[in-house]
Amino acid sequence: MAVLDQLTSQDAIALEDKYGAHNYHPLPVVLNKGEGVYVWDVEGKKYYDFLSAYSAVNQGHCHPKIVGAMVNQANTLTLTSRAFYNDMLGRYEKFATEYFGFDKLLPMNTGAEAVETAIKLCRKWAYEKKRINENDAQIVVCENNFHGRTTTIISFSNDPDARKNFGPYTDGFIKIEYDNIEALKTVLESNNNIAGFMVEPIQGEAGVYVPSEGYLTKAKALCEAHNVLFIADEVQTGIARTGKLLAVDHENVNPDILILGKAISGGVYPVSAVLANDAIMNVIKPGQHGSTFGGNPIAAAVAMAALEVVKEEALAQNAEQLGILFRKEINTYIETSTIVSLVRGKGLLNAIVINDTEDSSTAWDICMALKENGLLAKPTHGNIIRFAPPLVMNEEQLLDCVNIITKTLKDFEK
Ligand code: IF1
Repeated sequence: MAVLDQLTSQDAIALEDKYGAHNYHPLPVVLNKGEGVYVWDVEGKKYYDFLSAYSAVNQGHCHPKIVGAMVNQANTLTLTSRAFYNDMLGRYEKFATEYFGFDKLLPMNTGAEAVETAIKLCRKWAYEKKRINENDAQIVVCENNFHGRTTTIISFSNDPDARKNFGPYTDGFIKIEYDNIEALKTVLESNNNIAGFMVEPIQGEAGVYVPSEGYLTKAKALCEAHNVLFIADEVQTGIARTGKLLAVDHENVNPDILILGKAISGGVYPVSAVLANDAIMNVIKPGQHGSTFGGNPIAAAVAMAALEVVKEEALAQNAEQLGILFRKEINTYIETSTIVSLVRGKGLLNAIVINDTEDSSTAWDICMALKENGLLAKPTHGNIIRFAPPLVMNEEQLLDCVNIITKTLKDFEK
């Protein structure tokens, strides 16, 4: 069979099983087309995408403006490396720093690379500005975090699947309970070697845990009081996903270091970025950090288009309004449900908790049934199902999805 012949779903799954590493357990659906809030499988079945590639496709699949920017630049100049200048990077850096309100941007490609960059930047600032003794810097992180899958990042994960047999691990991280401001206060008061506090404004992979109102404000204030950098990982919560441009905007908190990825490119191309002001970013000198593709002309063109779409189409406002409607409708269902105990989230980053044991297959079975009913979603940990549609969804489509979800859940009622 020539590999490019029309594949059945079964063929495609078999190819991946035989020739691909088994580092994922995907839902058994094989997609070959995406447009806006919809995706299609190779048999032509249409689905609502309720995962948005883990919030990378906030602007909708194959957004014409973003794809157009990519195609245009791809036909002009794709990559120069940073050995030379190009006419796109400076324009993008100016655009994005003004867009988010920082002095400088360090361009990378994946979210994990941006997280690693933020860690290196924070440590270097600690040694050269805060005068912590070299190699003594500690960065505070939260239990149940997800910041990516590099060896350093999984070193401070407490997810056994993410960590086991990947040691030896990187030192220099202290874990505290998420949404526990006293825990942060205690560690900052008892340790003079703290360089930074890195946090997800909403813990996505852990199961869409929204912290208490004021947590981010208090955490930033504590960091300021102790000369510790507040690092916001907005790879998943950023770019309008939670109903504001950034999740920290719900509390008007300005991070010292901002980490972006995923939807900064609309899911069209790997783009990530670290933003900070000069007092922090200028500790990085030539030759001290970089990447072959970081800040390439296509990434620059795509990111500018993707960020323009967010404002032109008022995606944050739409996410805010549709999120309120979604949680209202699901809460109405929950009043008479035996299978769903709660819905939580902000904007269009939401999750439902299934009333079953952690190790049950109920959440998975529900996602398989949702697939049959034309909606794609996937469980996070155990019995939690994340719902994160593209932010270009309209009210009619959202209510149609609510009907699919509640109809499907009713089939699992005990
Ligand atoms: C997978 C979910 C997981 C992230 C935050 C950094 C990164 C991510 C807050 C790294 C990436 C992705 C990775 C992907 C599934 C998805 C994910 F939370 F979004 F659902 F795993 F937790 N910071 N999240 O969420 O960005 O290097 O992937 O570009 O690894 O399975 P990346």
